[in-house]
Parts: sequence; structure tokens; C-alpha cells
Amino acid sequence: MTTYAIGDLQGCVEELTELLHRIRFNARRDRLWFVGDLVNRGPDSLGVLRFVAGLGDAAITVLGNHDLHLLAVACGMARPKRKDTLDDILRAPDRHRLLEWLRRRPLLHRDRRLGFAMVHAGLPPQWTLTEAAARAAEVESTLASRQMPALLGSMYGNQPELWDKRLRGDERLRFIINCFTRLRYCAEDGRAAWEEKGPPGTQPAPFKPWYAVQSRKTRRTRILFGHWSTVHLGSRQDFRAANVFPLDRGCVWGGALIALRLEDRKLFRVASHQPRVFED
Ligand SMILES: [Mn+2]
Repeated sequence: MTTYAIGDLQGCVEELTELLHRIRFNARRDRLWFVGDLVNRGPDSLGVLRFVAGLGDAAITVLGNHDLHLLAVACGMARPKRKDTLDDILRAPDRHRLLEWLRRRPLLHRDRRLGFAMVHAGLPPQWTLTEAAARAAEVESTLASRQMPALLGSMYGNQPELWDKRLRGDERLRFIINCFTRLRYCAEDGRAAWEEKGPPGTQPAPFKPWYAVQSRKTRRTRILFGHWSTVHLGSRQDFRAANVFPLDRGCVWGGALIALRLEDRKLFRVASHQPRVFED
């Protein structure tokens, strides 16, 4: 069995098809890990969602911010944004089945045998991997429950900026969701800069990319992540030192779609079919 981790798709189903052809993917033999943001902004979110859900046990997907936004719009807890391309899913005859599948995806996946963990965006420095798994489980169980609409309605926002184990209710779950699905920069004390979105090096002091924070307790685990289409412009040495593998190459913005073969860390890449857009 071979395992490939694949970057943010955001509706880029043609590039996914080409990439799977390139790696000679066989669903009976191989496993695919998806770093989240299957949908939105791109050309065929419905096609991607149907394909990945249809892979069953051959695929593992963690939730990204766009996946959660889709669930929020679908249950009437958020308004569609101007650039959203979610209508095809919302009008699909199999929408219920697809959204029920999506709401049961995890925020964190870990595999001790392979020695990798995967999140959509990042992890704050204070959490060990065990703690991160417990925090993820709080959100996952709420998403699978009748509390889902309330959670999706209260998840938007940039407060709090700092983890405190005494946080409760909406604030606690919002911080957890923001870390797993939106984190890019934080300070050494773990305070997040939710509004900073540029490539590494463009951020103001005292912020650092989340993976580069010295005190981060998950430094010894290899972590796969997506979400940040310009992070690969950062230092490769930093990635190596931090044990992280950024997989988003901005396919939806005209970049590329990549797959990392976890057993030997070989990288496979296909060029995007989308027009080049300098936007994130
Ligand atoms: Mn994202």
C-alpha cells in the first residue's frame, strides 16, 4: 500500500484526475490523504466532492475553512460570499449525502506507522499532538451532533487570539477551528495574527509562521498542511527544521497541484489548468 498526500483542490477536478493518472493511483492498493478545502473558488467543487466521497476508505480528508463555509451556507448559518462557487453543490440532487459525508470528516489525522499528522492550516505552539487530537475531537463531535448549525453560525471571527484552556463555549470552539483551518502566523507566546496572509517574511514582528515558533510542542512530528498557497516561497531549511510539509501550491490560482508520496517523500506535480490570479 502506498499513501499520497494531496494539496488543496478547491474544485480543481481536472488537475486531480491528471495527478492520479500520473501517480497511477489504484483505489484497491493505494491511499490518498487530502489536506482539506476540497471546494470553493474553483470550477467544479461538486465534481471534487463526489469523487473524494466516492473513494470511501481509500481516502482521508481533513476539513478546511472552505469546507466548513460550505456546511455553514448549506444550513443557512452563513451568507454566500461574492466569490463563492458553491451553487452547484447546493443545487445537487445528492447534496444531502455529500454534506452528511463532509460534516463527519476530522480536523486532524495522524498515522503513527507512517509517522505523519495532517491538518488543513496549523497548530498553536502550546498543544502537544495528543492535546491537538482532543481539541479536534471537541469540534468533530459537535459537527456530528444537532449543535452543528449553532457551531457553524458562531465560528466566524478573529477572537480569541490566544489559547487558554479555561476558554469555554463559542470562544473555545472558534479558536480551535481557527487554528486547524486558518492559522498562518503566531507569536512565540502563541498569539495568532489571523489577518496576516502574505508569504513568510512579509509579516510584522513579533509574528512567525506557526511552524517556526521555537516552543511548538509538535516539532518532533512530521506535519502535512495546506491552506497557505504562498508558504512554499518561504525557506526550505525552515520547513526541514520544523518537520513540516506544505502542500498547497495554489492550484485554484493558476499554480500547481502536488502529491507527496509519504513512504519516500517523493513529490509529484501537475500544472494548474486555471488562469493565473495573484490572490489568496
Ligand atoms: Mn484554506
